[in-house]
Amino acid sequence: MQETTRKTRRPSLPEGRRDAMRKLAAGAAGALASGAAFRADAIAPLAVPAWTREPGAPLLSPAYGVPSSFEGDVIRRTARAPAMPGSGSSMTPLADLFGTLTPNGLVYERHHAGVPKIDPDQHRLVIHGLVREPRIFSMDDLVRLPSESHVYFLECSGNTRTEWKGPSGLPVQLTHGLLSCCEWTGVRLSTLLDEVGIDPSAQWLLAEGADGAAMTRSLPLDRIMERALVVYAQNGERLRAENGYPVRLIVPGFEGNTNIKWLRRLKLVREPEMTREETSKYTNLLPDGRARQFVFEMDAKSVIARPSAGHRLKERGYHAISGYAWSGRGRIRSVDVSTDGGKSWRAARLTSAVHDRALTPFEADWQWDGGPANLQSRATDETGYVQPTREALVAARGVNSEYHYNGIQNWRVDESGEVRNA
Ligand SMILES: Nc1nc2c(c(=O)[nH]1)N[C@H]1C(S)=C(S)[C@@H](COP(=O)(O)O)O[C@H]1N2
Ligand SMILES: [Mo]
Repeated sequence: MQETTRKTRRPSLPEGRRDAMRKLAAGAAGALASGAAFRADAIAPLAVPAWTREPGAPLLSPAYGVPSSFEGDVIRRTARAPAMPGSGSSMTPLADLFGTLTPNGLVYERHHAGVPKIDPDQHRLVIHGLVREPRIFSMDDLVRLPSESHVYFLECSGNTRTEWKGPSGLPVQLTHGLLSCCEWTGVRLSTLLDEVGIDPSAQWLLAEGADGAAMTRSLPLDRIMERALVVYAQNGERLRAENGYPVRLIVPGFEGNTNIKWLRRLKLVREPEMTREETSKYTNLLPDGRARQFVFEMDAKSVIARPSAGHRLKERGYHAISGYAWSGRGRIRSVDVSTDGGKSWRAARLTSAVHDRALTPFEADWQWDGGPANLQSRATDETGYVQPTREALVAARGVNSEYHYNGIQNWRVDESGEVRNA
């Protein structure tokens, strides 16, 4: 695992932050470790390394770019071996990412029957049921229609299920990594439905995938019409095979499962179809034996990614605490950070443009005094909903649910600087 120690090289900071840092540095016992580097006379000329003395690798090596060979640890990982070949999930390395977007090669994967190899020229999407004129769309038909691009997170409803019964000890990639955020490009669902003309009696939409699982979910039309997209591109290029190539449904803010990949069929119906994925699976069992069904929106949630479990603070003094907040109900309004296990809170900075239903990176300044600390973050969304503590969540829902865990996450720092999920 990487360490979060600050290097002596320091990025230039915006004025506001520089002031904040100066105040912090002045007030704290241990000033910034690299303060001495400001003395010009102490700086020796830099050595000229081998890579500065000769030309580098030629163009097109490789023709489709890949990350630096020094970044080989930044990969998707699985928490456990899949039950069947092709099923299972891989998780996004949140502690090694920056900003809002997840690079395509690191978007988490959840497959119920593997990744189908679909020829886009042969693929078809049918829209039928309660419509004036059923239609079959080829990929060319879809790409010719008016398009839009939007940044939305995608979170599996099983994300962070490891923490229902208490701290799991796992690192953030394996607790919160069923989470990604992409700019999605495609056609509005409403544009497609205008093409076929829907009957007013249609209240729900059944979406079906072309994979071996033929995943099917029923969706309430009035709640998805405004935002749902039928997309063929993510982060500027065609969908990756594992994320639904050549076409998938994006239902912003809804649990990952409803975002049907490899989309082949949309059927307009009066009532939900009660498929396997909304009866036996993807329901949430309460302590009294009743189950919550059709829990679609992902509740507001946040997590600190740096520092987090598996990291080690090498020096006292300044450390930025950074992470992500998101809500299935709209924009993030604010994020609070605590370093004393939730006794006191202060506001974090939101460090990117705040998009509707997107990952919103946050950051807070922290001077580590070398003592034990408990780092936590708490998101509030634009509806005023505040991310609950684990205790409050368990009091309301019990521990029978597998899905929709959004409790406040604690990372414990001990005197050695070791960070743990405890
Ligand atoms: N056709 C189909 N769609 C699917 C799935 C699947 O297995 N088959 N998995 C679902 C689940 S459970 C999730 S969390 C998301 C994962 O999307 P991703 O793999 O692009 O991250 O896709 C959903 N759509
Ligand atoms: Mo999922």
